[in-house]
Amino acid sequence: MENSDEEVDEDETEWRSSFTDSEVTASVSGSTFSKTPPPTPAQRVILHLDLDCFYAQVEMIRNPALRSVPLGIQQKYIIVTCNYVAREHGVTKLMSVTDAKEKCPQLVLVKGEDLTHYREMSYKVTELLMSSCPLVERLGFDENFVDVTEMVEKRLKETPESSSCSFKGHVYNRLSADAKAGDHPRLALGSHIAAELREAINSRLGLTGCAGIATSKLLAKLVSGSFKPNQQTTLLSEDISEIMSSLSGIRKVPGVGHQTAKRLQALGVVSVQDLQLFPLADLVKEFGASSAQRLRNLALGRDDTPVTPTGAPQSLSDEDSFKKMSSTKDVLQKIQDLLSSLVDRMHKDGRQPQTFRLTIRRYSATNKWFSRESRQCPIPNHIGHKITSGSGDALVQLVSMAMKLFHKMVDSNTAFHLTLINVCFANLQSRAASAGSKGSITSFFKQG
Ligand code: TTP
Ligand code: MG
Repeated sequence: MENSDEEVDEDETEWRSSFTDSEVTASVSGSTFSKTPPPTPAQRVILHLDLDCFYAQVEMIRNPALRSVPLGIQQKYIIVTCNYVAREHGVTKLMSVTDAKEKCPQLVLVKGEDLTHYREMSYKVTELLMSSCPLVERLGFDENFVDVTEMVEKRLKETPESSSCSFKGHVYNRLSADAKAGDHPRLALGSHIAAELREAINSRLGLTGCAGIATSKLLAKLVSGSFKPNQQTTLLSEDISEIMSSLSGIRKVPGVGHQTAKRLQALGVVSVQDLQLFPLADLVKEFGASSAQRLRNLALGRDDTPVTPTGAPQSLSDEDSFKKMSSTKDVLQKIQDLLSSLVDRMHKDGRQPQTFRLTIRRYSATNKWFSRESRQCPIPNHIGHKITSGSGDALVQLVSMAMKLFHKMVDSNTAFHLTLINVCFANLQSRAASAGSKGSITSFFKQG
């Protein structure tokens, strides 16, 4: 989802930093087995689950007639995703609507700018996974990491015969019948757990997806898309260097972002192999010791970062973008609409927001993507309380706060041209810190 900061809900962007900036730490999620030593990093079992053509699947659930037709989800002039029927006709993600229609004239388009249903389904998936295993980390809307190391250890202990089970699904770079599960009992069990979780997601929510099974987040993510859609793949440790060298460039390594890739390129580092072999001392000069080591490790397929349970988001926001908004009256109407649904979401969440933030984007022919401006202000306690208690007149007061912030940024006496408005509640505080209060993670997940 790298290309579409614009479309991604702000609450969902944190995964990028979680992958990109995390320091390499020796980390095994706390084991409760007191007698046996905790599993070593090489014995971890991490799953990466990625739903198939996510927005399209949600629309096909809402309208089953769409299942059998080529379907594209449109945001502005771009097909952000399409179902697999459309993919058979040559339509791809992020194709322009014009190109997609050329490839497949019978393509059915559904607008995908309102993220409400995708967000709701996204949290249902995370909640379902969390009901089997607490260590779930969200990555965008349709991906989750699950650390199933403890589940695997438990099965190994309770049913030792399970160590000789075969692999479920594919094994990267081998015919799975040839892969000796006995040599990799943990990964083999992980492949069974992955199949069970995919089955649960399918039977309870009607969604299909792919899974990768490996010893780290990096490797699980890399391997999960090997066979699509609705399939899963396990990566054995002896194939780590194979999968790393199969990548077409450093940008394909999760955790190497656009900026990092540019800086590496300036050093002449283009391929994963270049990064593996580049003198560490020179990398350190460019990136500093810890980032340099992290990059080197990523290139070698090494990643010890833990699966960090995501929990409820730190802010709730909603936004809309448009070609042109240039009257205060339209701004007021848009802010009212956005705030009305956001206040409803905030009420269901149960936490009390302390801060309100308004963001706008002005039209700019040259710098389309990075021209957001924000102003924020504290939310007085009595208004915050009205939001959490569901009192209707909170909306009126919030709209007036928002308009004050708007006038701080925009002089409405002169012409203006906005292309986006975002409203956001931040600094969310649980009213009662007690477990099971409305503001708990589970209540957040239940709101859908
Ligand atoms: P992806 O997981 O990249 O794609 P996908 O789930 O649609 O398809 P696949 O079967 O290949 O996994 O993205 C998840 C959703 O995010 C996707 O359904 C639409 C949305 N999205 C954007 O909004 N902007 C983007 O640039 C991309 C790539 C996706
Ligand atoms: Mg997906």
